[in-house]
Amino acid sequence: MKLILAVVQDQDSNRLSSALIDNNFRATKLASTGGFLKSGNTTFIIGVEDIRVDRALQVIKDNCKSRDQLVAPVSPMGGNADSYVPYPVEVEVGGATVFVLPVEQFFNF
Ligand code: 2BA
Repeated sequence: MKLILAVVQDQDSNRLSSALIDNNFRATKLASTGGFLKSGNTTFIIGVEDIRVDRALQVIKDNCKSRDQLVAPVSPMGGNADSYVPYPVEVEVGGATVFVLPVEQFFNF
């Protein structure tokens, strides 16, 4: 068994939830916050039998789009002004950031 951790954009999370259910995957959604943008995203925890991992990854891929997002400049306020960028910077976020971990044991008591 594997544990898939998928960090996705909030805009994709409902569509991905529905697609996982349609494909008979069980998942838990956690509200999360990106360390860099400090804005909300959604982390899915999906426990999957080894032979269904590729299908789960395909469902995630098919339902998560990458988007450009503007990062507002943060005032240096007493910090080092050398690295201060006075205009918004565009970064490309997601599709999905996915980790696949081995599961040692699984219980459903
Ligand atoms: P954030 O940390 O808010 O990052 C949002 C996007 O900002 C990233 O998109 C990337 O394009 C950019 N970015 C992140 N750190 C950067 C940096 N130090 N310099 C320049 N640009 C940077 P994604 O790579 O698609 O990541 C989307 C979200 O996935 C991240 O949100 C974070 O919540 C999660 N994530 C990404 N890589 C991760 C990792 N190695 N471990 C844990 N979570 C991760």
